[in-house]
Amino acid sequence: MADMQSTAAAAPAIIRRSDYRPPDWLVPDITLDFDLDPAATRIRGMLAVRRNGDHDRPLRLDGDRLVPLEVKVDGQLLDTGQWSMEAGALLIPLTGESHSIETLVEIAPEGNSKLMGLYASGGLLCTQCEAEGFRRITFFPDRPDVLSRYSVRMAADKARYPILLANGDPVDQGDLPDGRHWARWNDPFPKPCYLFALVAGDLACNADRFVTMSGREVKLGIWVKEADLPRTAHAMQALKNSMAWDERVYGREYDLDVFNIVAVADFNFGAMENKGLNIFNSRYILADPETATDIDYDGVEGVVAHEYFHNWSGNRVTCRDWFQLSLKEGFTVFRDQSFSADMGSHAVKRIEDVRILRAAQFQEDSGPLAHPIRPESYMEISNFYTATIYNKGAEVIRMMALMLGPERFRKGTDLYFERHDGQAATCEDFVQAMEEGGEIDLGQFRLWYEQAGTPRVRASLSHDPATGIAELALEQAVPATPGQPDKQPMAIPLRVALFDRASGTHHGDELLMLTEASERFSFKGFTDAPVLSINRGFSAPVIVETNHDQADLAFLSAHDDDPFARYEAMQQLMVNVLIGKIGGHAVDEAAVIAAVRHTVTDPALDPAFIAETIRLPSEAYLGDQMRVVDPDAIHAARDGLQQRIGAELEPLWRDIHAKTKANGFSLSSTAKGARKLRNTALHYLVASGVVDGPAVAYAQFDEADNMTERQAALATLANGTSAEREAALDIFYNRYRDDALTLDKWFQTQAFAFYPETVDLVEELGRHRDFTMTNPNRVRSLYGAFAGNQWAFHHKSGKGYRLVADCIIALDKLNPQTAARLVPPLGRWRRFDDMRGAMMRAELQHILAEPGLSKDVTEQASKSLE
Ligand code: 0A1
Ligand code: ZN
Repeated sequence: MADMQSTAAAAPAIIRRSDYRPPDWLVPDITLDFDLDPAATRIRGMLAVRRNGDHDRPLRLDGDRLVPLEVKVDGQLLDTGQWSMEAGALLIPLTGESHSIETLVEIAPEGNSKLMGLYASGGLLCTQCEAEGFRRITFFPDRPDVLSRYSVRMAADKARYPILLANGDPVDQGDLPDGRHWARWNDPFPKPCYLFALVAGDLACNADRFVTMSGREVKLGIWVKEADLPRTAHAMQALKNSMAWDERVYGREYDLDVFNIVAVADFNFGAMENKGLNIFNSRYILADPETATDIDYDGVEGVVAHEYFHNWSGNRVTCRDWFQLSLKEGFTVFRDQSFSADMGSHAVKRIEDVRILRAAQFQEDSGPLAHPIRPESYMEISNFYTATIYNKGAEVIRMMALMLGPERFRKGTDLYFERHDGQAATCEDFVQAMEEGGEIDLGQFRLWYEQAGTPRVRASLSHDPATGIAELALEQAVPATPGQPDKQPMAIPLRVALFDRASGTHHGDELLMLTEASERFSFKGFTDAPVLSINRGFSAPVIVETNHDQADLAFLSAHDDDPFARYEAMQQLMVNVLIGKIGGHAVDEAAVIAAVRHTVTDPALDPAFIAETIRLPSEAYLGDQMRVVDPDAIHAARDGLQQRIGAELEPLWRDIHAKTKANGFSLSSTAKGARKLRNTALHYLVASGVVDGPAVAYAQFDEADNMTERQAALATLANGTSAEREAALDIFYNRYRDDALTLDKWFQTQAFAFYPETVDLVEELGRHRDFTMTNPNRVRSLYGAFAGNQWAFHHKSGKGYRLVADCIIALDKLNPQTAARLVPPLGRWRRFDDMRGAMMRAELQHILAEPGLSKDVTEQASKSLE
C-alpha cells in the first residue's frame, strides 16, 4: 500500500466526468460529537447508512490522514481485521441494507496549515470543507450527492471558546466539569458534507433580525472579535438587502430561524456558504472608512450576497458531482452581479465585471489551463475554482437570461428550484429547466458547457448607397484548447445597433443570434453608411474584431447610448493607438486626448462611468492583443500616452481634483463616483510630470478621511521615485502595522507599483518581519499582486519568475491550495519571447523537481508545461 501511495504522488489519478456512478451507500442521518481542543480534538461520528441499489460492495468512507481509533457497526466494536484502509479511506464489508456505523478519530487543528478541515485561526477553531475537507475531520462518503441530516454536539473549554456555533438551529447547551461546556445544533435540511461547519471561539456578535416575505423572523448574527464589531455594519446591511432582493427577484425565502456569519483571518478563498453558518475571510466582512476602500466595500456587499444566494443556488439545490461546480457557482455569480448592479450602477458594474472577466478568464481560456465551464477531468478539484467556472459560468447564465427575457427566465428558474429542491443536480438539469420553463430550444447553446476557449467574432459592416442596405457580415471561430483541437460554431447572442452618423442616434437595438461559422444580416433604410455598435452590454463573452476606423470609435465613444459599448469604443480607440505605437507606426494620440476631453467634460455622464472610461487599458490587456507580449514596450507606450493625456489636459485634472473634494464621508453612489473620478484626475496629474504632482498626491494622502483616497494617493506615489513616495509608505506602515487587512494594502501597493525596482523590493518584502506564509491574504498581497504586475514580474532578468517559483515551493509545504493559485502566471510562457519563455519553463520544471510536491501544484505546473 505504501508503494501505491508513492506512485500516486508521482502521477496523481485523473478523475473523469464520464466515470460518474451513483453512491453505493447513502447516509440519511449523521450525529457528530466533537471534543474540541487545538492540540487534540476527538470526533465521534455516528452514521445511519443505507445500501443504495442492488450491489455487494463494501461501505467506503473517505478519510484524509485519519486513523480509526474505534470502528463500530450496530453498536459492536470491530476488530482491526474487520475493516481495512485503502488510500486513506475506511472500508467496511456489510451484509444487510441498513446499519449504524460509529468511528472515533483524533486530529490536531493547530497543526493544520492547509486550512482545510478543522483548523485554528487567530484563537478560533473553524472548518472549511468544500471541496474535500470533511474527510480530514471524520470518515464519510465525501461527495456532494450524499445528503444527510446533521446533529452536532461540541464540547470545549468555556473560557477560551465561549461561543460554539454549527449549521442549522441551536437546540441545547450546558456546562461540564473542568471549565468546559457544550452545545448541540441541528440542521433539519439534508445537505452534502462540504456544507458542514462549526466554529468555536471568543466572538462578539452584531445581532439583527429579518422578517421574511411569509412573516417569519430570522435572527441574524455576524460574529467577529470584539474589537472588530464596529466594522460589521456594512456586511449586515448587505445581508439584509440580499435577503430582500432574493425574495423580490427570484421569489426565494430564507428557510432556517438563524443565519450566522463568522469572520476569520486565515482563509484560502473569499468565503464559504455553509448552511446557516457562512464562514468568511475577514476581508469580505470588515469595513470602515478609515481602513476600507470603496472597492473593499463593494467586495463585502458582493461576497455577502454571493454566499447568501448560495442558500438556494448551491445548498437547497446542490451539485451532483464536482464537474457540475458551475451549476452553483456560475449561477450564483450571475445572481450576485445582478444584485450589486441593482444596489449601485448597472453600467459601472457591467464594465467592472467585464474587466475582471477579460483579465482573469480570457487569459485562462487562451492558455494551457483552459477548460470548459463543465470540465471533463481533473486531478485536484481545488484547482477548478477558476475564473472560467465562476465568471464565464456567470456569462453563460447571463446569455440565457438575455435570450429569454426577464419573465421567461424567471419561469425557468422557478421550475429549476421547484423541480430540484433537496436534490444534487447537474448543469443539464438547469438547461432543461430553462428550456421548458422559458420555452426555448437550447440545443446548440449547450456547447457553451462543452467547448473551452474564447470565441472570436469578426464583424464587418458594408453599405450600398444605391439600395440603402447595410449588410453585416459575421464570422466566428473558437480557438483550439488543450484536448479540444476542433470546435463547432457556437450560438452567440449579439446585441447590435446601427447609428446614424449625422444625428448620433440609432434605429433600435436588436438581438442577433449568430449560430453559423459565417452569416450575413441585412438592414434596410440607410441613405448614409451607418456606424455599427456590436456586443452591446457585452451580450456574449467573446472577442469581437470590427472594421471600425478611429473616427468610428471616436463617434461611438461620444454617442453610443449603451454605456458598455461607449466604454468599449473608448478602450478600443486607446488600444489601437497603443498597439500602433508599440509596433512603431505613426499614430494619432490627439484623437485619444480629444475623446478623453469630450468624455470628461460631458455633463450628462456619471462621474464613476467617466472614471472607468478614461482609464487606459491595463498592460496585461494590451499584452493580450499582441502575438508576442513585449512587457517593456507596452509599459513605455502606455506610460508615454498617460503622460501626454496628463500634460495636455492638466488644467482639467487640477480642476476636477479640486472640485470633487468632499465635505465629510458618505457611501452614496454620488460620493463614491466623485472619489473615483478624483483619484483618476490625481493619477493623470501626477503622470503628467508637473513638478508639484507628488506634493498634491501627498497632500491627498495626508488629508484623506477615507481609505479610498489615501490608498489611491499612495499607489500614485508608489509608481514614482519622489521623496514623497518613501514618506507616505513609512507613514502608512506605522499607522496600520497592527491591522492585518490594512497592512496587506501596504504590501500589495508596492508589489503592484510601476516602479523600476519593484522586483528587488518584492524580494525584500518577502523577508519583512510582517510577511508570513501562513496567512493567505498576506501571500496574495505580495506574490499574487506581483505576479499580476506584468512589467515587474516579466523583468528581463527572470528574477520575478524565480521569486514566485520559490514562493510556490515554500508555500506548497504549508498550504498547497494557495500555492497552486500562484502557478498560472508562470504557465503563460508561450505568450512571451523565447528568452522569457525559456526562463518561465525552467521555473516550472524547477517546481516539478521538488520532492513531495502536492497534487495541487503538480497538476497546475505539469499542465502548464504541456
Ligand atoms: N463555495 C465558495 C468558494 C470556496 C471554495 C473552496 C473553499 O475552500 C478553501 C472555500 C471557498 C464560494 O463560491 O464562495
Ligand atoms: Zn460561490
